[in-house]
Amino acid sequence: TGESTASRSGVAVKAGTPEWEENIEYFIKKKLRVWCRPANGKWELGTIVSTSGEEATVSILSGNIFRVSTWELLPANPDILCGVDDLLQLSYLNEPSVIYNLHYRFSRDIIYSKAGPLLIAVNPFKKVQIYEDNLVQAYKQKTMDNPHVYALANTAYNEMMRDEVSQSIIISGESGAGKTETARFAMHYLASVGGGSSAGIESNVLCTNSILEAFGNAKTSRNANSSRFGKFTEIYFSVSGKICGAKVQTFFLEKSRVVQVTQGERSYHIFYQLCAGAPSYLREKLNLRNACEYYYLKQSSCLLIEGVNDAERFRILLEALDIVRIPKVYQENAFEVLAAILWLGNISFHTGDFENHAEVVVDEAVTTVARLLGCTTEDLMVALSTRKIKVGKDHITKTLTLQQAFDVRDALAKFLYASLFDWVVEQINISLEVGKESAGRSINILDICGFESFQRNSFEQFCINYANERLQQHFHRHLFKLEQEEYETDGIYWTKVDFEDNQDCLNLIEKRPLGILSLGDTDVAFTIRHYAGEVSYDSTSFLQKNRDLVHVDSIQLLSSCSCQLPKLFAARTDDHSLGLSNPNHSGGGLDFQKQSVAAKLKGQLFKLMHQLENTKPHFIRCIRPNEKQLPCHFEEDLVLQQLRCCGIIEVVQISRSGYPSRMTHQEFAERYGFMLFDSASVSKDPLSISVALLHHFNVPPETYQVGYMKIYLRMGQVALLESRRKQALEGIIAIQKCYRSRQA
Ligand code: AOV
Ligand code: MG
Repeated sequence: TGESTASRSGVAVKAGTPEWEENIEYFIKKKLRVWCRPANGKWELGTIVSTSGEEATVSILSGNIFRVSTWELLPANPDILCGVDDLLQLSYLNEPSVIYNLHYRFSRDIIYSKAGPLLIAVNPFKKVQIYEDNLVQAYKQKTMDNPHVYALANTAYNEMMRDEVSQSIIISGESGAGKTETARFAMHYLASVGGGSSAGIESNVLCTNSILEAFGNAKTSRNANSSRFGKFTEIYFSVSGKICGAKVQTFFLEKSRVVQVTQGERSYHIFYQLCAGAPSYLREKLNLRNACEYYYLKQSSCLLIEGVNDAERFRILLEALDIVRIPKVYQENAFEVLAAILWLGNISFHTGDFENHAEVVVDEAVTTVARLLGCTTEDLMVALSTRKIKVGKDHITKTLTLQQAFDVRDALAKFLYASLFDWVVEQINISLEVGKESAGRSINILDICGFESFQRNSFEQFCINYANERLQQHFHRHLFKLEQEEYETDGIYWTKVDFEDNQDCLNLIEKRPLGILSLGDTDVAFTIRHYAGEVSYDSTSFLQKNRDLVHVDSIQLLSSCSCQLPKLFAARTDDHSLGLSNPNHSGGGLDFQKQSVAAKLKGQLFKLMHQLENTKPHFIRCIRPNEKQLPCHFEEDLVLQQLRCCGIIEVVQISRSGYPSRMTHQEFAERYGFMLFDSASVSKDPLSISVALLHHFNVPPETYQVGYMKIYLRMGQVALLESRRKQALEGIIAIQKCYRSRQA
């Protein structure tokens, strides 16, 4: 078989194999369909008319004739394999066949497919009628088992109950591909099958989604509801299989978005929801304005999301906060912090008497922030415009430059938001606390930010892509393991296949983070060859973002505040404070320095991988069919690029080097058994019929393996058997015709 295979960078490197060369003659003789790529670069179905040397003349379906190199021809699958549920059922696992299959299904609203153990979900960008409650029941009772996130969640649930092992549903894919929606459907299914506990905790679990999305999602150019944090939800079950608690862990919230928003994007949903939906008493209390009056929100000239009513969303959020029993007082504390952040962004500075010495402009913004945090306006102004420095034994106060003052203001806003986010997660976890009846078993759902590659990539993309790199390694290792396990349990011989590991890339990032990070701030750009493609990073402010400094004077200010949350946030920093009690400690500066962002992320990812290792994984790859987020648009090149990037092509390759076609003996015997005109075989068991069939048709022994349960076939064998079957059927029809005409 021939197949163009993808290199890491996605460039096709191989176009044919000797086996395929031999088969070309067969394809010509039998007028079997092939894929060819005429000048427009799009794959077309056609038949080979003739070949001469390395050139072939191909007639495509439209009737046009093209001359192409035989190396560029790929075998197409027989009709019976059109739109199969599992790509592994395809006899020819080349790129155009895979794309054709997914496209065929997508245009019939079948958005889920399988690639062996992997579930592929192509985002429909429209409502599809495949999530109704009766379908939950159908998958639960197994009256339906075609590829679906419900089917996958059901498998996870059943395996957890049967094997008493925790399971993980690991969802990946690019930004906007549908990970969060898929995670929501998986949770919905689990809440349905594991619901009905006395505490009714399943509705709390579902509510966490809307709360976390309000605080952690934002409109980006790729996705109007983009998750700007990673989320790992553990759902715990009792011995009887009822949900008895849950726990949420979050990773790398994108803080910079709070103070800096790209044109056309938005900050976190919660800000707009609060501005649009707060009841009048709250508006008064927080001195709240419309979103368009806050610098942090209006800077990107994008305040609304089409089709989204922020005020309505705020009402839903309040309901969710009530359901998870976050007390009203706490809710209002949180809104105070949000309003303080918005007003912080409106604080401005001017240069005072001395050149380039920042002074806070005394206006409504600064007085409101002071009131919302619970400090005096004077203390706030001092904290924002000066810093204390220790010279010898004395502390002196130094005025900040304008730029420094703005940086201090923004750092404070980011610190407040990130602390608030962590606090919200904590409150959720308190309310979901795992009950006593827990059997220590869980189904975990992982939904992290998808791999990102923009025009300009900064530290945020570096972190996101690093996390995806780690996850990709986990994915690879497990798929190989699973594949090997299936062969072993079914008792067949299999040589291990090599695969391209991404360990080098991980080493580069993990073992020498300083190597990479120290490039920062010198205005060098660097490129990393990720598993999903090359990404060039602009290292400007890498170091600064990695250090993630908060001015120590800001922390001291917060700790002196009378309001609950600011005080609490400041107190938390004590745990790993370097600078608070001894301002000189952090390298002579007065910045409060935590563990660097990259180091923290690395620690979190190691912990996460460890957690995943101890569970049985179920992988879902989400695919974005078009850039414009439109329904019914399937851009083949874009999909192909994602299949390559997220390793589906590699999964396919793994299978290709193994035995991609597998059928139970029963299925095999039912489909081909009639071709054994040997009545003695009819009484035999399916396994014996399988073996008899293989002998009867002289299927070369190196192209199949007979397992206890299934028969495993190499690439292309099903197609050969199918053509024999077709001949046999034609023969039968001819005999019948002949018989009828004689009778007539
Ligand atoms: P993401 O989680 O993968 O992106 P989402 O799950 O937010 O992507 O999906 C993006 C949008 O696609 C959603 O808001 C829906 O409009 C639509 N969508 C996704 N899946 C479905 C589905 N199964 N049925 C109908 N519509 C769907 V990111 O979080 O940006 O990496 O950071
Ligand atoms: Mg998401």
